[in-house]
Parts: sequence; structure tokens; C-alpha cells
Amino acid sequence: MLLPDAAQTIVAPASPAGRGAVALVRLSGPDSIRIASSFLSPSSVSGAPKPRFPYLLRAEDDGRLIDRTVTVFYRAPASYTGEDMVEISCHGSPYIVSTLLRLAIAGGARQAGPGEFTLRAFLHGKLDLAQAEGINDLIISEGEAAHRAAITQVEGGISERIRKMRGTLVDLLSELEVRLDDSYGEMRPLDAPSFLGRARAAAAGMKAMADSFEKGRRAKHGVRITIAGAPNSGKSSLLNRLLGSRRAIVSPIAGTTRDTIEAKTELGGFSVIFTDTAGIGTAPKGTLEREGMRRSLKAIGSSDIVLWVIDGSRKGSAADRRVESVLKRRIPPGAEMIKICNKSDLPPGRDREETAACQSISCRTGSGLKALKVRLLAEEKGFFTAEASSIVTSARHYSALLEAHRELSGLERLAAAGGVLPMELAAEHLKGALAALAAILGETTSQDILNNVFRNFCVGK
Ligand SMILES: Nc1nc2c(ncn2[C@@H]2O[C@H](COP(=O)(O)OP(=O)(O)OP(=O)(O)O)[C@@H](O)[C@H]2O)c(=O)[nH]1
Ligand SMILES: [Mg+2]
Repeated sequence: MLLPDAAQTIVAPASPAGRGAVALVRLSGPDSIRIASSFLSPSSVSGAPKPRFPYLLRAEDDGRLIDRTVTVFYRAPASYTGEDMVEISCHGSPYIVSTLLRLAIAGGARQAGPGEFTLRAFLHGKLDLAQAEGINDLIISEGEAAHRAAITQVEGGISERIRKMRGTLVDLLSELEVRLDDSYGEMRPLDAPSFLGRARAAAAGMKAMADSFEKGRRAKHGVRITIAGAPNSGKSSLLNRLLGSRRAIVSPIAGTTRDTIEAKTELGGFSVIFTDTAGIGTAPKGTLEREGMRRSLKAIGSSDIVLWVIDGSRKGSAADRRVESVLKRRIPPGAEMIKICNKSDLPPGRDREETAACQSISCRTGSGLKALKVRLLAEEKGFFTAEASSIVTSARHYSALLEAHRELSGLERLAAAGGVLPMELAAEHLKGALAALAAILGETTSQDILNNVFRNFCVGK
């Protein structure tokens, strides 16, 4: 998508394809009111409509009634895109929607590309790029955590923090620039310790914000929780209990689950992706078991949390020991492991010491499952604190923050080299950091990046 020509009027359905009670068709651009008026009646209303006021209008195709609509007109700049806009709510029939589109296109509009309405809003300064990206996150948010991160971003939470950081860097840069311009030596010399202290604090702020990306990823895409353990320990039974449905086959035959089984659900406001795995035995036999094992290991290697299930009614086995050594090697750094002792409804088969640190549950009776869920949630609770309200969920913001941080580390290294701070070089580092921050807000963003951002939007947004 090349940057669109804002002189053109665009049209698209803003509601999803398919049948629904209502659908919304929206137009944006200088001719939207004229184009909509060409098929809405009475045209006396749509000729000079009162903005942001709902009108009951007939949509007609060559005099034939297509639908009765509720239509709202907007006048630039008081609209989502900042342009003249028309939003037509009609019945959600695919036929009605496609007819309205055809009529709008016949009247001179062009079908909008993905995210083109929001792109126009961005180009007209209605929102910055971080806010625009937040809108897409908001649309796709499934759980409370993802929604919270997205709505904060749309409301300017990320942008505000970035602007504050930028303010600090601009102040620092100006302190250098006045001295660089001071050919008569009238300025007091730079207070280097104070200057570096403020640069260091700004760098720490950037690092902290970049570090929230890991949390942001979990909030946006879901926490990956893998259920692993020896065959027959009750992994699939646990998956079913956690989902509240019989998703996986459970049987007393060891080796029931051969493939990984993924299921997405919501747990206390967080999107969670559970993966049940094939049991890890002592020595996989045959190609199918080996492939099952490979998949189990892969799932373990990409988890945020691993639930290691043991059968508490039996003595520790060679398979358990193998699972333990596999988990030690495969669990990614930073991931949490929770050891779960299942089958607490049966007489215990293990020493107390072996199960002391375990979360005791019974998939048969359901005992201990609530406590397990509470523990899983505790891991994610950080999102619900106020300070975590503006977490970074975008890889683009993450890498820009790291870039800005790298520049400030460069400045720090100049200072660490001793002697007088070379002000020209220090200023270059500050300019580099400022450019990285400006890219987050979309102030210096290349067309490629804009295309990339808006390509992921749905048509009509
Ligand atoms: N008594 C009792 N039996 C259980 C419990 N949880 C699971 N089982 C039984 O243990 C057996 C194995 O359960 P699964 O959930 O299939 O175990 P798994 O770990 O997925 O086994 P594989 O897929 O073969 O590795 C089944 O007969 C279950 O009914 C429990 O809490 N108590
Ligand atoms: Mg299983």
C-alpha cells in the first residue's frame, strides 16, 4: 500500500463479513457526504446534514428500497479520521452491505485498504502511531490483560511516557548545544555529574519500559502453559479440568496422548494457551513415539510456565527421573515450573519430602484445582498494578526503546573514558536516542514501517 491519496473518498464495511443483526458501512473523504446522499433519501437531509446526529434514511438502488438505515454524518475535522465521514448502520445482510458498497463506489468512492481509516486519522494528527497501533490491539484483544494494555495505549499511556523521556533528552541536548554554540566561552561549563545522572535515569526508564515487553507479549498473545510429565500421571485429565471440557482423551493406558494438544482459554482475565504433551518415558520406541517426544520437548522449550505432573499414588519411577532431567535442560530461562502431585484421592505412594514442595491435586475429585489456578494467576498479577499500566506489547516499540537505550549507553561510555566529556559525540548519541523515540510516535517513521503497521489492520478500521 502506498500512502493513500487523501483527496479520494474511501468506503468499507466496518463490521465483520457475514450475517449479523446490524452492519456498519463507513465512508471517509471530501466527497463522502455527497456520495452517501446519492443513494440515501430524503436527499434534502443528506444534502446539508447536521453533524453527529442520527438520521433515519432510506437506502435506495435506482428507486428500489434496499434498507432503512440509521446514518450519522461527520464534518472534518470532528471525526475519527479527521475528514468528512458518513457511517451507515443497516441490517447485517451481506447483500445489503455489498449493495451499499457498490452504490458508494458507483458514486465515486474507492474501496478502503486495511487500516486505511486509522491511517488517515494518523496522517491528520488525530492520534500518534503508538495510539493507532493500540487500536488494532484493542480490536484483537481477547482477555482483560490484553484489553487493559491496548486501551492504555490508545488513550496515550505509552505516548505520554515516551514524550516525557523525550522531554528529558531534549533538555540534555540543549545543554550541550548552547555550549557548542558558545564561541565566546560565556557559558558556565557543563555540570557533568548532574548531566550524566539525568541521562542515566532516562536510560534506566527506557530499559524498564523495554523490559515490560515480555509481560506485554504474554498479555497480548497469551501465557503459554505446558503440561508435562511421565505417562499416565494425569496430564490430559489436568488439561480437561483446567478447560472444564473433555478436550483430550484420558485412559489408563500409558501413552494415550501421542501428539501435543493446544487449547486457548481465559483464566482470570488472562489469555492462556495450555499445551498437553505426550508422556516422557524412559526410552521412546518407534518413530511415532520419538516424534511425540520431540513435540513435547519443543512445547516445553517455548513455555512461560511448565506444569510438571507426577502420580502421587505411585512410587517415583525411572520415567519421573527422566522427566526431571529433561525439564532441567529444556525449560527456558525466566519460565516458571510448578510441580504438581496428582491423584491425591488415592493413598500416597511417595515420601513426604518428595511431595512437600508440590501442589497437591486430584483430577478425579477436583480437589486442589482452585488453588492451582490461583497460583497460576499470581504469576500474572503484575499486570493489574497501576505501574504496569503502560506495558510495551509491540515488538516495534521494544526495539526502538532498546535502540534509544543503546545510544545512551554509548554516551555513558564516553563519560567512562574519563577526561572532559566530548560534547559533539555526546550530542550525536542524544540525537540517535531522540530519533528512536520519535519513531515510536510515528514522527519520523518511514513509509515501509507505516505500511507494515497498517497492513495488519482489518479493512474498515
Ligand atoms: N484416582 C485418580 N485417577 C486419575 C486422576 N487423574 C487421572 N487419573 C487416571 O489416570 C489415568 C491416566 O490419566 P491421563 O489423564 O490419560 O494421563 P496422561 O498423563 O495424559 O497419560 P498419557 O497421555 O498416556 O501420558 C486415567 O485412567 C485417569 O482416569 C486422579 O486424580 N485420581
Ligand atoms: Mg495424555
